[in-house]
Parts: sequence; structure tokens; C-alpha cells
Amino acid sequence: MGQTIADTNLPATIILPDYDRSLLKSRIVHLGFGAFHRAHQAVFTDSAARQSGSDWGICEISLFSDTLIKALRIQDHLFSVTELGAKSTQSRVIGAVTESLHAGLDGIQSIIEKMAEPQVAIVSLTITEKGYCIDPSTGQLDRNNQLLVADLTNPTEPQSALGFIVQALKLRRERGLQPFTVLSCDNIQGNGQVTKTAIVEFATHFDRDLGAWIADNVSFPGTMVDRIVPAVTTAALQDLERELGVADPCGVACEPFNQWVIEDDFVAGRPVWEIAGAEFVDDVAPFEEMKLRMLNGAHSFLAYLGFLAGHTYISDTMADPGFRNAAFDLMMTEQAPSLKMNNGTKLEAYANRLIERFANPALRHKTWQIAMDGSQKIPQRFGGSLRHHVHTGTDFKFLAAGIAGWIRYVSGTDENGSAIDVRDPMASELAEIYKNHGHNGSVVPAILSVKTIFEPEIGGDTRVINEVTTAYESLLRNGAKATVASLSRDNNTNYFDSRTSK
Ligand code: CS2
Repeated sequence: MGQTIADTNLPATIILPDYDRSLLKSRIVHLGFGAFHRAHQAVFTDSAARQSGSDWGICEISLFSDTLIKALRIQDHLFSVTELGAKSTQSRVIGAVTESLHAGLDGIQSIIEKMAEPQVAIVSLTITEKGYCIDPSTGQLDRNNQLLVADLTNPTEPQSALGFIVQALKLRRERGLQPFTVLSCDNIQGNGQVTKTAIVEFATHFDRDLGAWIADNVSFPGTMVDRIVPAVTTAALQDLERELGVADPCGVACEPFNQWVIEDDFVAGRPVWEIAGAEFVDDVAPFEEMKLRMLNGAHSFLAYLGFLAGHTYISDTMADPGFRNAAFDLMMTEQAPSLKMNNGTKLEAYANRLIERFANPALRHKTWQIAMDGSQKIPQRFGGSLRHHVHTGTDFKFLAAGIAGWIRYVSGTDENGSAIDVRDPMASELAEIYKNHGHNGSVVPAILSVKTIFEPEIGGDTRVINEVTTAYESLLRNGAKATVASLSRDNNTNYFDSRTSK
């Protein structure tokens, strides 16, 4: 076996865990060992151990592919996180993970038993929007979801994250153990409440008492999580290997920025994540809405329209003045007015910072990656602000263009007539609509009437239908680059720069 990150002398510039990892206990069980979790919650937990001697360690659970878990075990559960700033790079090795389990390698029951161990105080989740088995437009459990149907039929052999959590809580209750906190770290509006509704409904389905016990005893704090973490590609791993001097298949690269806002409601304690910069608040909703609409909304806008305009990376869209201005205007003229920030947050400064983050040339964040799972993301990112503008009678041309971009994208054909690899749990339903309507403007009201994505009040609104159709037809006629350039006041000069340098 070759050298790993665990048995190599790494360059002196790399920050290593300087605490006794043998003292860590798996007090956190995390579901979803993806790039985002490694670069976010794992880093905060590592910093807590480093700075406070905290004994909070993480047991990673993977329900799907076993490749990463196998690699992680070979390197003593260590992995690297490399921050790519516009001008400098910093790598560190994360020591907070001490154990791992995989459904296929270790068996389903071993995962349930791990979650039921007495010291486990938090089960955290990064399972993406679709992992919650909810109807994205309402946040309610989607009873037709295949994983869910399978788990409701055979609850003791769960496949979904919800199924595992409910079985583990059932065991804890039977054994007289205190429950754990369920901590959603996914980009979903009201992620704590959505997770609670899904889990309580699921449990109640086959055991009313268990459902009531969970509702009364388990806490589900809401969180706002933020760090831009591009998917790890082969090229990214090669860059990391150059940086570290050794291959790290579990390594991840991300931007330097990191934010975590959490509701302080933990039934069995929590690490001192504030030592690493986490903010604890009573109500996370305003932060979550701000981030989803401003950051993620702009991201989706740039992803669909940018992809169609031929931009591979988000930073490429920021080098195009039409896109850069439109992203800023979308945030300031249509997303910001829909937010109720009563904590003094300066939204213009936030938008400026986002433009700077998007422009980071070191982060190769693909428009195609962000374009994935639009049917799950659009309601969170555009739905609430669209509802606001429908109610107040105000303009929403940027939002309309973003939605039109998504509709044009899921047609599966780009502006040169080449196929787009559309990844979305609803891809086949959307393709079917295209089959029935062809590519003309009549496809727009048909897609807007898909109730799991657009609540009827929005999808059936005449102004919404007209604006999105106009933008869609402009995309067909003029292409994405020209359509986006025509949205902002001055499409020839980069007025964003002149305005902010005043
Ligand atoms: C992105 C997010 O892929 C996407 O949909 O918008 O992953 C985004 O990078 C993060 O939410 C940033 O915190």
C-alpha cells in the first residue's frame, strides 16, 4: 500500500491536528460524508477540539457509495481541507472524525446501533434537498417518494436517512436512553422544522406513541450553513496531491469563507462550535432566508443562464459584465426587498461580498454542478421572493429570467443543439412535458403548473406566466448571454464596479 496522509511527513505549512485524537468520542453521528460536510461541520468540530480540548468526535455514516469510507479508513480517518483564496492557499488536516460506518460494508443494524449508543448526542445530516423525501414546494413528507414507501413498508431495514433516525430513536426510547438532537445542515428553508415534520410524520405512521415521544423530546435546531465547496474532481485531487505531497482521496478544496448560524436548542449538549466562529441564535429563519435567496438564488440564476451562455465556471460568469450586473441586481432589487432582516444586517455589503466570493478564480465551481436538482432548489431560492412580488405587485424580471433559464436548461438541449446532462429527480417528468409541448413558449405554463415545484398561487399567476414566457422566448430567440445583458440598466459598462467604488 502506498503512503497516505496519515503516515507521511506533510509540508510544514500544513496545519495538523495538535490534540489527542484518542480522547475523542463519537458523540456526533453524521449522515452524508460529502464534500460540503468535510469542509464545513467537520472543520468546526476539529477547531473545537483544537481550541477547547473538546472530546466531541464524529462517526461518519455513508448509505450509498463505499469508496470514500474505504479510503478514509486506510488513512486513520484523517483528511485534508484546502482553502483556495483568490491569492493564497492553506491546507489543514482534520482530526475530528474517528469512526465510520457504511450500510453495505457494515450492515444496516450496525448503523442503527451506533446511533443508539448512549454517548451519541447529535445526529447531523447533509443529505441534500432530495434526501428529506419531502414535497419541495410545501415541505411536507412526499408519500409517493420511493425510498419512503420502501421504509414505511419495511421500517426495520431502512434505506432513507429518515428511516435510520426513526429506528435509532425507537431503540433509545425502548432502552430508556435520552434522545439525541437531529441537526439538519442542508440548504432548505426551515430545515429544522422540515426535518421535524418529516421524522415525526414518518414515526407516527407506524407507531403513534413513538411519534409523540419524538415530537416532545427530540430537538431539531434550524441552521444556516455556508461555504462554497465545488464537487471534488480528478483534476482537483491532483492539485491537492501537489499541495500535500501525497494523494488524499478524501481531500476537499473550498473557499476560505465559512459561516454557520445555529438555533441553540440541543437536548443532549453540543460542542463549543462558537469557538470556531459559529453563531448561536434564537431564530435562524432570517439568516437562512437571506442566504437561500441572495447566495443560492444568485447561484442558480448564474448556473442555468451561465451554462446556456457557455460559461463552465461561476467565476467565468463574474468576468462577464452582463452576468455580474444581473447577479447583483437580482440580489438587490428582487431578493433583498423580500427579506425581513431586523438584526442590522447590511444586505448591500452582503451582496458585494457574494460577488467577490463568486469571482474567486481559484475555485473551479461548475455551473453544471449547481444546475443539478433544480426541481428541489427552485422553490427554496426563487419561490418565496416570487410570492412576495406577486403580493406586492412589484417587478421580478430577474427571477423570471432565472426560472426561464432553468426551464430552458431542463429541455436537455443547449444553444448549440448539443445534449445537456440534466441531473434531477424530476428529469423524466420534465422531459415528458417537453415531449408534449415542444420547445415553444407553451411549455412554460405547463412546467409552472407542476405543483411540487410551484405552489398554484405562483405557478398559475398571470404575471408570472407572462414574465417567464417572455424571458424564455428571449432565450430561444437571442440566447442567454444577450438576454442576461439586457436585464440590467447599463449592459455595456460594468456599472457594478463604478457604483461600488464610489
Ligand atoms: C450551490 C450551493 O450547488 C448549489 O446549489 O448553490 O451548494 C452553495 O455553494 C452553498 O450553499 C454555499 O454555501
